[in-house]
Amino acid sequence: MNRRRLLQIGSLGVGSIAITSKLFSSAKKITIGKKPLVVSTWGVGINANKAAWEILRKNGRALDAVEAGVMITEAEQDNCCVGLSAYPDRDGHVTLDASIMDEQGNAGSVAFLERIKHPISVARLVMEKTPHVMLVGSGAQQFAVEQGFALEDDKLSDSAKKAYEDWLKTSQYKPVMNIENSKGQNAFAPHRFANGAFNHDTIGMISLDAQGNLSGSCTTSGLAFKMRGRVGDSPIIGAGLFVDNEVGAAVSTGLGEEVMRVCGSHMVIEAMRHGASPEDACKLTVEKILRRKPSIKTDDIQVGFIAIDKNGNFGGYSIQKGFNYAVCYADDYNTLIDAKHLL
Ligand code: SD4
Repeated sequence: MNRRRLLQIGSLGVGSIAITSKLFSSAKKITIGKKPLVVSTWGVGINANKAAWEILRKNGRALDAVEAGVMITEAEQDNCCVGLSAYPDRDGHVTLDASIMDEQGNAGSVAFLERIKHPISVARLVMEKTPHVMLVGSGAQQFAVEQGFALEDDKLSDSAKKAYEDWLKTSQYKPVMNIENSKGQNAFAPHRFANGAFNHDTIGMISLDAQGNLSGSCTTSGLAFKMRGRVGDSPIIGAGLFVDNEVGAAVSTGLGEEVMRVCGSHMVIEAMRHGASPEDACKLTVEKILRRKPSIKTDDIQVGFIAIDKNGNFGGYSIQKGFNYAVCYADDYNTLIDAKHLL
């Protein structure tokens, strides 16, 4: 599919993609990528990929890989944005969101979950042990405890406590762009490790296993210092994560409100279904976000997507510079790639 046609699709939106699909199917060309494959967001994805790869290299299931992979990030002791060490909401409590999808289109998610170390595993049990897709708040916590998860202390990590106390000095509530390019106080405040590296945001992970099956996961503490009760895109199936075993898998990071407003990950999958490559599908979706709200340019808002297709091709795209993703498809290939960006 040529670039002009992709832009035409992008300007039409998802509904119109379906209408125009027949026009483009003849242009669809199949390129063979990598299998097994795991791709995840940000630099934290490198370590998470390692755990996922241990499963994939033994011909394990993509679903097991994407759960085990992001559990590494959830357990980190000094992570601003994932798991119980992350930055709290504006009332000083860490609240977590997570989602998971398997190759059969089954989905599970939790939102506004407190005091549970591995929300991704609770999301998986929502998928596998309940007739529901999503549990939230105290109900999600009650379910987790019933399933044997420990109720951890409601206590901030040292780095989160310090960041929260700093934030309380101004209590500025302004979700702006994440990571390296941030200037001053930032709702996506990055945390710098002693070695100088920045810790990054939400981890989203998508994988294709040796059997050709796809799965995905996403886990986050959401926006730092968010309003109490705020839930982002990460646990919303179709927004933060979507998997269709006939097509591909996609996951997002960045300002969830903008992702939710366009059902971002679902849009990425539908664009791929109608012939777009993973990278082009991610690009079309960030273009859609920007078209809907051009002020994002000056607001410094970041959104990024990563996607893989059924054939093991992968790609990513973001609004702003600074988004990267980790790609692993061999014992000796686990590499961070800078995403192309619109602005
Ligand atoms: C949210 N999308 O809660 C998440 C946050 C995130 O990179 O991904 N940050 O809106």
